[in-house]
Amino acid sequence: MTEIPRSHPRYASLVARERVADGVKKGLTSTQGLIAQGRGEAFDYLLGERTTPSAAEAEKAAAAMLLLAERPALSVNGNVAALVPEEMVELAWALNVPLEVNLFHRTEERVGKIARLLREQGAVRVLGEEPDTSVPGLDHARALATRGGIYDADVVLIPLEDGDRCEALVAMGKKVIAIDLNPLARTSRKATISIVDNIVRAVPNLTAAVRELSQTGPEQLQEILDSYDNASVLRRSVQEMMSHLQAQFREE
Ligand code: PTJ
Repeated sequence: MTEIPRSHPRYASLVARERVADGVKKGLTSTQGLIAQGRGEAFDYLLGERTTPSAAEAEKAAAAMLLLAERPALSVNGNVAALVPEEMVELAWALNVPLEVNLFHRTEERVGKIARLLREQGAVRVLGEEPDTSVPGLDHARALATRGGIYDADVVLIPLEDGDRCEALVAMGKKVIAIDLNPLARTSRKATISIVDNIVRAVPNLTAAVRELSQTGPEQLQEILDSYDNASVLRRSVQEMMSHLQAQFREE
């Protein structure tokens, strides 16, 4: 990977870009994943490359939802595997839940490489290599699912996902937590909880929130969810982008 000097003002963003490029070279990430990362970067730039107050609220609510869930599952694609493999495994450990590899541009080779990487990082339950069912209403490879994983889950975390599968999972009666820097994406608009934050910040924040709330009783967790309003969080994320941009012009 290209050496990025720590002093570079956009160090984190450049490192993430290198990781996705490296993911493509290693056969973990699709070439389309580079384009997706570019789109994410643009939205992150508008946000000011920080976890905004609305994203922090969504992350706390997501942690409460995952802790209250009976059978949660975490979905992993090629971009997620390139950017946060260790962090996803840590989240899976904190919740004691399975990770399931699910790819839009599916090849068995890439599924196998991602599953291996997650196991190397310490994951115990990695699904997706032998899907035994499919999500109704989807006619592409992303429909493939595993019983005991995403198919039976009541809450699913879907980072960097396309809108179709998000909608199809919601149609199955599942609660869906999305991580997507684009608040206008269909995924963000259809998810139960939409985390508008970069996955490299969102997953560690989520794990920290899970740990922080792990001793909290179910009634209090439910209170966090009852007071959560996803439409308002999405509106605020757009406002946060606009105020960040306006602040840039005021500084000049
Ligand atoms: O590995 P595969 O085959 O499953 O393919 C994965 C990609 C991401 C290529 C595929 O799901 C895809 O094409 O996704 P989209 O439709 O481009 O959507 C990805 C969404 O993730 C976009 O709305 C981006 O803004 C957002 N995004 C990209 N990078 C990040 C991000 N959100 C959070 N953190 C990021 N680093």
